Amino acid sequence: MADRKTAFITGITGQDGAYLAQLLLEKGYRVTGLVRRSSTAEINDLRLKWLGVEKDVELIDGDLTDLSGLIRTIKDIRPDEIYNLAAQSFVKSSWQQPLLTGQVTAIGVTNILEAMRIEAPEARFYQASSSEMYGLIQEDMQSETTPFYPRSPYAVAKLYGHWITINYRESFNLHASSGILFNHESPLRGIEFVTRKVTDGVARIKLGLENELRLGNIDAKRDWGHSKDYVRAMWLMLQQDVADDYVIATGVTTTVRDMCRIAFEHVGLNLEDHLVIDPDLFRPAEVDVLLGNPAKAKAALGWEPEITLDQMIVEMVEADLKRLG
Ligand code: NDP
Ligand code: GDR
Repeated sequence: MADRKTAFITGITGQDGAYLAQLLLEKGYRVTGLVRRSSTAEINDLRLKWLGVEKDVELIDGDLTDLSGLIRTIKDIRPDEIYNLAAQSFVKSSWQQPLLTGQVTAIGVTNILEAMRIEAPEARFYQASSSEMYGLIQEDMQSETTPFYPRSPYAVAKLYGHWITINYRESFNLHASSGILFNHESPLRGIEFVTRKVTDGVARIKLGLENELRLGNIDAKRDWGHSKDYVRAMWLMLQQDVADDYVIATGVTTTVRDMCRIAFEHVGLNLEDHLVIDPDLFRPAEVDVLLGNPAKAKAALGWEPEITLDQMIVEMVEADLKRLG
């Protein structure tokens, strides 16, 4: 097909990368993605396999920290749309690996923007910015105009990525947009993140494989949506004539404790019978409350979330029960 668009996704092996690849394939795109070489390459595309799309995407070896490789890749595939989802994305690990987090999650953004500026300046670019950038700043609802106060090496790195995207848009007239996405989850979520840790833990307790679930700060509040809804917003941003920045959120915030209750109650168990608070799981600095205002995305993109937190947690618990059973 002569008019078939080509997309290039960094982070295609991650949660959002897999759902985005699926969405773009459904829309008729040629989908290409960057994968890091690994000694266990056979499990690299686990999430793409889970969605049944691994044979439909073209995977190219590379790393966000390797500028020359990115330049060659973009020259070869000539993408119409570039989605930069690759990152060291786990907040807690960013205190353990602050330099690596900076090299990938911050400088990596400049690498891919440079590669685009040199080889595909007409392409459209999406940067995966994060609500973690708000950190300490609590307004009624965080929006595109709320100031930032990052609270982790990860959030500091994301702030750099956010501003370099805006700077390249303003300096070089690139079509570069940044999505400030609040937490989003799914059965493909990495097991280290709290929702998936909880749904996996609940499934294990239900099946008699474990008896306790160890967590850190369960008073933290998050605005949780579903990855499938959120990758649709990424695509919509790149279909606009003018590049811009958008908050993507549900507008509802819930404590970790209440999110746990949904999972436990779904299988007829009592949270208090199994929960253990582990001080080692607390973070050096915490983000207490995230609550996003998606009004701009609704007005400009026509975007609204379709899947509720309850529906998503039930889907995740069921997927974990099936996987373990
Ligand atoms: P994941 O952790 O599931 O995926 C991260 C991806 O980045 C993986 O494909 C990983 O590859 C890849 N990656 C890591 N380091 C490198 C590197 N040096 N070079 C190339 N690829 C690399 O994240 P999500 O899918 O959840 O999130 C996608 C993006 O959105 C991330 O940038 C994240 O920070 C951001 N974000 C996520 C939110 C969420 O709630 N999920 C909210 C806001 C922003 P590998 O498989 O080899 O590890
Ligand atoms: P977050 O997600 O840090 O918000 O970053 P995570 O699920 O790791 O933590 C959410 C909240 O739960 C508290 N918590 C625990 N977290 C984990 N992982 N494990 C625990 O045992 C636990 N106990 C309590 C945390 O302290 C925190 O308050 C995610 C990532 O996807 C980022 O990449 C993304 O940018 C942001 O969401 C928006």
